[in-house]
Amino acid sequence: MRVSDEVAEALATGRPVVALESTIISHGLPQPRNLQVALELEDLVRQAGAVPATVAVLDGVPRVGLDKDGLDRIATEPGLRKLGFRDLAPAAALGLSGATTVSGTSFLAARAGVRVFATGGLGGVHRGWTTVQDESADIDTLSRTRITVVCAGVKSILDVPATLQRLETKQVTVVGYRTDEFPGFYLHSSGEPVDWRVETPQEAAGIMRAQDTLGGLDTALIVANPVPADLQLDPDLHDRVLAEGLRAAEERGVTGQAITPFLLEYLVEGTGGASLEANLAAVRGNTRLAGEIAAAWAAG
Ligand code: PSU
Ligand code: MN
Repeated sequence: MRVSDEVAEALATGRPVVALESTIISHGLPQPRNLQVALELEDLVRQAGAVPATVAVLDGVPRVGLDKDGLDRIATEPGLRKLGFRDLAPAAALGLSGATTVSGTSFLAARAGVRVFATGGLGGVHRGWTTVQDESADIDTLSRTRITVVCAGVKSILDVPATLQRLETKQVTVVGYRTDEFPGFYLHSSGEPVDWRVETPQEAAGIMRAQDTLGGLDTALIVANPVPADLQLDPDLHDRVLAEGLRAAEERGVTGQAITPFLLEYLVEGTGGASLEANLAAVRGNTRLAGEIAAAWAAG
């Protein structure tokens, strides 16, 4: 694993660092907007006084902290793989390049000593789980990785209540940021309740310290930060286009790793780009908050 000089120095001197994932760039957002977003997210982390560490695997080397050239490759290289934790060893051994999901990113970031991570929406239990047992590896990784993930909940293309149940079973702590309702990714709220609520980055950092003091399982902390209501996707449009997308995926036999990128892209098309704006608003908010939590953590 190669940790960039800037990230290594920040970690060694106790400065705040925020990990960013690369699958959202390679598979979650359309080109050429994705490269702009990758750069913008790094900038937002810096504005919050933290050092960005985008995570990916390049030519078989897991990287924590990418330079401009690395970000460029993630955004533009054709045929880039999508790497969860289980894919890291084959990619490394075979010298391949790939973008890391929440699962792959959490693992590598935690190994490097990065404690805070920002993304859009987590993976989880897919709709139709009773016929196709598709549950994102994000959940299992977060149940055994000591990292704080700031996200706008789980992707609304999923079975949200089932995903929340799985997070409960797997002992993953979930707190709402200034909300009692679990966010709905593109939507301000999923309509599901969340048991814990924090009001400040300091409170989130306090929970992280309590996790360490208590010991026990190395589980994650999910800080669920809703997209602002005025920037959310219109809920009716969301429901209509998502229903269409789910039907299209079934008709075309899209399954496995391809289903999430397929549905996200379908929503972008079907909403005339409105879902992209809501997704970006969510990721931006999460990235800013992650910077603040990392700063509060580093200060403690
Ligand atoms: N958040 C976004 N867009 C994305 C993702 C998250 O706003 O594309 C990615 C993350 O990398 C997450 C992955 O880990 O989607 C989930 O994929 P799957 O359902 O195949 O596990
Ligand atoms: Mn899956």
